[in-house]
Amino acid sequence: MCDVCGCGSHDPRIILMNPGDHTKSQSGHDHTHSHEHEHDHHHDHMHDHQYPEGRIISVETDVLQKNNMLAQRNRGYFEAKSIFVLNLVSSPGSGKTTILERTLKALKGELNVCVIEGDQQTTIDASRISATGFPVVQINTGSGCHLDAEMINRAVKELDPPNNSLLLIENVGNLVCPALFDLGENLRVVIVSVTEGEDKPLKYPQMFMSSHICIINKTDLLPHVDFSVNKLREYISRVNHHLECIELSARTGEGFEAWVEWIRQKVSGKQ
Ligand SMILES: Nc1nc2c(ncn2[C@@H]2O[C@H](COP(=O)(O)OP(=O)(O)OP(=O)(O)O)[C@@H](O)[C@H]2O)c(=O)[nH]1
Ligand SMILES: [Mg+2]
Repeated sequence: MCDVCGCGSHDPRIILMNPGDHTKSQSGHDHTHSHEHEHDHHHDHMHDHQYPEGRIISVETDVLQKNNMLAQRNRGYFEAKSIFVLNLVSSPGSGKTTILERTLKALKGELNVCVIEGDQQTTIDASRISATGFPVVQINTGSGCHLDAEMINRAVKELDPPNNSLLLIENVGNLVCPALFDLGENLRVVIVSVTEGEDKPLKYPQMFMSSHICIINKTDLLPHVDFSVNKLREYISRVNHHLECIELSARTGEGFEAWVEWIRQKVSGKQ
């Protein structure tokens, strides 16, 4: 049990979903997860809990150091194999899987792409990705509310991504804890949809502070909702004025090319 967020992700299930019928399932082993990440620009996690400060900080330090080490190990592995890794984070239902599906279709035949899906239960998202023909592993975190570096380490062993490939990780839908866990990714992508209200960056600043790009999704719904993209952008820049935003609709594809182009540029190292 994580003493910081109270979730329990001790025993994740790692399920390899092949486009064929090969399905492998593994039950987890002892697992302690951590709440730290080492991206330089990431901000220190918040300590404004209602718990005795000293106890929480010491538990966090232990737990966080372990995740930090494992994330670093993942990063070394990814670097050695030239695997470029994106970690997609958002509230439940913002459109992570839909964005992945469209992204995979756009990159088909151009890049080798593998996917890791994170959810508490079910292989629904992995099945959606599998239907596109790309290799995917589902991690079920049970009661855990986020992925951590150890889960990624184990999932990657199942997935075995090729050299010079792109690995897309869909984190558990949650705007809080995934912000605190470095997975060893290159860049973090936060997604916010226009049905969620403009205030999310102010309410969940850690996620926006620790991300490198923000996708504003479901713009096709703008005529129907009381939502100001300008206000959202202003709140984002208050929290992280470096955060680049791309407005798109994963449903209609409007604005999508800018996102795909962003990936191409990053993968090819052209910034
Ligand atoms: N109108 C509209 N609906 C969208 C768009 N993108 C996703 N949706 C819908 O939003 C719902 C949730 O989309 P998902 O892609 O499953 O969202 P998710 O972030 O993966 O959800 P979790 O994995 O449960 O956190 C689905 O009904 C999608 O069809 C969009 O651009 N426009
Ligand atoms: Mg999903």
